[in-house]
Amino acid sequence: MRFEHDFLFGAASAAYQIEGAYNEDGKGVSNWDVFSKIEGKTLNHTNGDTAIDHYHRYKEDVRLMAEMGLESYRFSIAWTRIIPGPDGQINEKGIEFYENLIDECLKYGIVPFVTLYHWDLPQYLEEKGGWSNKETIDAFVRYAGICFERFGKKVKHWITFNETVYFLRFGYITGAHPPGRKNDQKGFFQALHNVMTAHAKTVLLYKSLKQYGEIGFSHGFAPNYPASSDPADADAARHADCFENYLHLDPVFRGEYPAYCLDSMRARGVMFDYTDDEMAALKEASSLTDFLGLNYYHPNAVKKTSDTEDISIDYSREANTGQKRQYYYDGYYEIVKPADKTYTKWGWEISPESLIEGIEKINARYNANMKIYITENGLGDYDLVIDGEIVDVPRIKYIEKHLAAVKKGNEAGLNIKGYFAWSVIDLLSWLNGFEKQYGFIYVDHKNHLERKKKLSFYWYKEVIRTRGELIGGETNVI
Ligand code: BGP
Repeated sequence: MRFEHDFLFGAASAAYQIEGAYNEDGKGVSNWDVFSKIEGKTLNHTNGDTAIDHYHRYKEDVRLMAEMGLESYRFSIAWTRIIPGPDGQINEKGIEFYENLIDECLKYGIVPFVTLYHWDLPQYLEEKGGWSNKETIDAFVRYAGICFERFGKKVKHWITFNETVYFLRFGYITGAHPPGRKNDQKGFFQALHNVMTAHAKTVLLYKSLKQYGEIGFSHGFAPNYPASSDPADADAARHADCFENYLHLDPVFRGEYPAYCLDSMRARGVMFDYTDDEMAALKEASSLTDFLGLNYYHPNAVKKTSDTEDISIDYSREANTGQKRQYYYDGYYEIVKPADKTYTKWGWEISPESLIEGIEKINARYNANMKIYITENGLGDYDLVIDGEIVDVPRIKYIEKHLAAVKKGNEAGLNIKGYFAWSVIDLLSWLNGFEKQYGFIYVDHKNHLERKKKLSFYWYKEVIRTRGELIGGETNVI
């Protein structure tokens, strides 16, 4: 069986991780431009100043995507290229770059799938409190409106935010992302509500413009399951799902927050401030958000902590990248690594089935057959190079298994409309530098960032050409 004709085979990237040219053509300074230079925050002082120089090489990169047969390219816009500074002036050079990129995609029939916010906030806003300051809501909606106005004729698929769950927890709780605050729970929940309000107001604005495209939200989706049959672990999994999944999805699809989380925030004195107008926007937008994007890499096995346990929260980079076992920041549970599971080299459990089970749980909660795009999924690896060829068989196997699960899910009635592999090309990992690779295209950092096709490039090309006919079957594509 083939995938349906309207299923998009895609791949993804994000501006900070790929573009470089961090101070060219009028671009303003982002929070990541500043944060990545702080000693100890990133692996081996890596940063996005040059990244993989996509800003200058986008034509070559898009040509390679076209050669692979890619149907859709998910990329993000750097807010700081569009509105560089506090005076709010629009930077025409920044607009021009994205116009060119969009046109280059369309030239080959590649559908642009655009993320408005993939974590690089203008630094001037960060300095005024970033997402914990309500002024950022209006600033974002204005920026989004400019993008709709300038690119909306050609871009018909929009994602407001990428993974609130990670950039906010890392930003306000573990300190691994900007603004680098540790255990600022009040700031965290306030920032979360402000981002959700910005999402809602952006959806309402988009719908009012009648551009006849779709707009959704990408969630960093790690379904939680109990590490044992102990009911305490089942309780831990429920708690984890509430705070890590439903707290981020209920506001988007129900226009409200889970009562369980609100009660807990109030009990801890960390409840956020909100207005009736904001809650009304959330409600109104909840029925207008067109799709759910899921970034799926792994599930989490969780174990309830006992009262006698000494819970010290690990703020190291490794704990934040999932390499180590870790306690949740409120001490309620621990993420463990059962010995009978398989893991990536970075300790992420490989489980395509959990994606489908997770989607079924989401559908049950929202009482809908949600329109879903897998907006990220892929394998971070140290790729094997033999005689100059990048033989990334584990990546092929990983993606093949996940595509097979998606296919099976759709055959059973799910409504998954596309799959975006992370990532289209090797790029900068926020906390893992250039060592953790995900791409179909290799970038040679020792040789002027030269691009080279990996084995997975040819494999994905064949998958797309045959619309996944062999995926999930007995015969391998390679
Ligand atoms: C997601 C982000 C991506 C990307 C990916 C892989 O959370 O949206 O931007 O970084 O994870 O993460 P990592 O590079 O840490 O392996």
